[in-house]
Amino acid sequence: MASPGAGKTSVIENTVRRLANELHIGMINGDIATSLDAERAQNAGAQAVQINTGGNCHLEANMLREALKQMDLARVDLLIVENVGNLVCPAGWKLGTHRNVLVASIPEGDDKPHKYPGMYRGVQAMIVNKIDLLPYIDFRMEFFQTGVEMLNPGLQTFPLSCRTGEGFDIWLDWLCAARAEYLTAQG
Ligand SMILES: Nc1nc2c(ncn2[C@@H]2O[C@H](COP(=O)(O)OP(=O)(O)OP(=O)(O)O)[C@@H](O)[C@H]2O)c(=O)[nH]1
Ligand SMILES: [Mg+2]
Ligand SMILES: [Zn+2]
Repeated sequence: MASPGAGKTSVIENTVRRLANELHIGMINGDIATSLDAERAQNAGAQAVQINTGGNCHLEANMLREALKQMDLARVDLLIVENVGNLVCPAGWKLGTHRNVLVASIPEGDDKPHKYPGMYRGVQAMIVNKIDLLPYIDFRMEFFQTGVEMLNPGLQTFPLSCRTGEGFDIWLDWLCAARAEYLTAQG
């Protein structure tokens, strides 16, 4: 989940490319219109299914159920769901995902956790994308982190840049560890 343009698809593309030798990744993408993001994920090597919500501003679990029918799940080791760009209602709809990740980004401003608390409360990890833009934007990291800490103390946070690749390895370590943890819990 993230606001429009924070870099959800960019994070997914880079994740798929970097894990290509280890995991078959599936991607379900929700957008109001177009299949642009599913095509980007496919070009990166993912098996991708697009959901067009036709105006709905968030995904719902029944939409995912239909999308899953179009996917060869025997060939999926990790499924990533990209929600509609929106910091409000995606937080209120449970999709059945095992981990929820928020992609925050530098250009959207340091006040977002203060203004969109629901989104920051309900996630297990947060990427702070576009750190390559820090020199150009007045982003008070401490003010941002204070808001996050109030809502979600100790939240796993991964500052990174899809543009330069900085910070990506630590995010991938967390992702692979979360997958292993889930599989172990399933026995
Ligand atoms: N400078 C910079 N630009 C980035 C970075 N990551 C993504 N972008 C750019 O940000 C724009 C939006 O990226 P997307 O990955 O399409 O964002 P999104 O969250 O999937 O957008 P929606 O699906 O439309 O909500 C694109 O022009 C990307 O090239 C980054 O780390 N640094
Ligand atoms: Mg996208
Ligand atoms: Zn909505």
